[in-house]
Amino acid sequence: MPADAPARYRLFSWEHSYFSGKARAYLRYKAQAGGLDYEDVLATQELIMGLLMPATGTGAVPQLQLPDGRIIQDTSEILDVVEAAHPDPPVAPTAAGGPRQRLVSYLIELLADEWMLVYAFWERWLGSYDDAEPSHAAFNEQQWGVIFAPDATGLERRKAGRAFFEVAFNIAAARSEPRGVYQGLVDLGVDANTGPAWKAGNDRLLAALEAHFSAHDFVLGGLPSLADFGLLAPLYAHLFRDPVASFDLCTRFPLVAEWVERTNGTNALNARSYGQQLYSLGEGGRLVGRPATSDGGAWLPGDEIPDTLLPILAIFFEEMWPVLVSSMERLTAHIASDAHTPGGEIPGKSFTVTPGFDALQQGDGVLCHDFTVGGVAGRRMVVPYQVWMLQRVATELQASRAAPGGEDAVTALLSGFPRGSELLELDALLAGCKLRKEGGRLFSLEAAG
Ligand SMILES: N[C@@H](CCC(=O)N[C@@H](CS)C(=O)NCC(=O)O)C(=O)O
Repeated sequence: MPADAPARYRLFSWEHSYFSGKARAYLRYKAQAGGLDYEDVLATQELIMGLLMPATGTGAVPQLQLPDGRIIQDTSEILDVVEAAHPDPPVAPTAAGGPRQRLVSYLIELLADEWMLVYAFWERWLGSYDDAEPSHAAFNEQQWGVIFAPDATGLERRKAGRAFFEVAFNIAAARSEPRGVYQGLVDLGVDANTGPAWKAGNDRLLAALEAHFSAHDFVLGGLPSLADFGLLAPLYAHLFRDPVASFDLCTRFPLVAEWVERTNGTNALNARSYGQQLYSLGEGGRLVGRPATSDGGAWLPGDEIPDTLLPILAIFFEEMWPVLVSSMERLTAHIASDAHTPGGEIPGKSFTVTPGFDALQQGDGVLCHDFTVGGVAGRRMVVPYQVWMLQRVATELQASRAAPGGEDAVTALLSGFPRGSELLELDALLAGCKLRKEGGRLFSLEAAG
């Protein structure tokens, strides 16, 4: 163990980062239940370049330093590693105890991580144009500035954020000459045609969540799960904190906004959260407590998937699944081609093309494909990281199907969605595009034999 290894976990993150919200809320939940101890560390540019990048090969946040000094990048891996070390309270039912609930948790994590990302990302950056109306450019400059000038005064921090936006994103001319995040939106399939369809898709999802949260406080009932922490990625930093999107969320979907506070575990007194008690007055004015959240403060019994979750799963199968199938096909073709050496690197980023892979992920590149969103056609990059996430789904799917009664329960659930039964063929779809993740980088598998 290095001499300066921390005695506890350290989460290196930004308050305004998509994936940081997921990891932080998860760790807060575990810590609040007494499961572990962690420190929130602002991931300044100095720490990213000097500590995180050398450790994992990526500056992406969040990253978690374990008590033994190792550093893990990627929220899914962070959750897996921490769950293995601190299983109580669990954040997903076991395959034996809740085969459908467990599978659904992983599917919603994938939807939230990698499909809702597009719209949340778009909201932030459309609202940050100089001429956006309304604009949250000043707020966004301020929240970014601290990474680059953590000790500076407020105005200097804001200037540092603005300077970064100019250099990295060409923000003053981003409509005509997109760079950085603005080019990333183009690469993810957002253009004048598809933009309104992405927004309509997001509204559909939020409406479905609003209906669900009118009956249950969390995705699986009265306690949070992996699905809630996953959903917090788009819903916290981008849709709840960024002011333009936040106005829309809080005014049109107040139950979702309330769930954000509840799942984040802060400022949630009225929202009622895990670990909280509501009190009545008993005999002699004595306070008599009860769990504050719905469903008796527990996940729904009997592996129940409430009807209000079905529209959310329908969005996964109607919108994201066709893109995932095409992504597996394109990646399989690339890995089998002469352009790739088995065991070689595969692009690993989610928000933008991975530097060095532009020719593959843009234009006519083999890792660029046609897709539709809300029936509108567009073109976007293949994100191989999604295939890596599907490998996790495949492992869980196998376990759920192998559980007593699991095969029938899972098959019946999936057959209720368009193309839902195709998920049962996931192993075959993944056969030619298996990936290995090392730190923040992805590689294909070495040739067998
Ligand atoms: N899939 C990863 C993604 C992490 C990620 O993309 N983080 C963003 C901020 S939310 C980032 O740091 N992007 C900059 C980069 O990739 O260098 C996770 O689950 O943690």
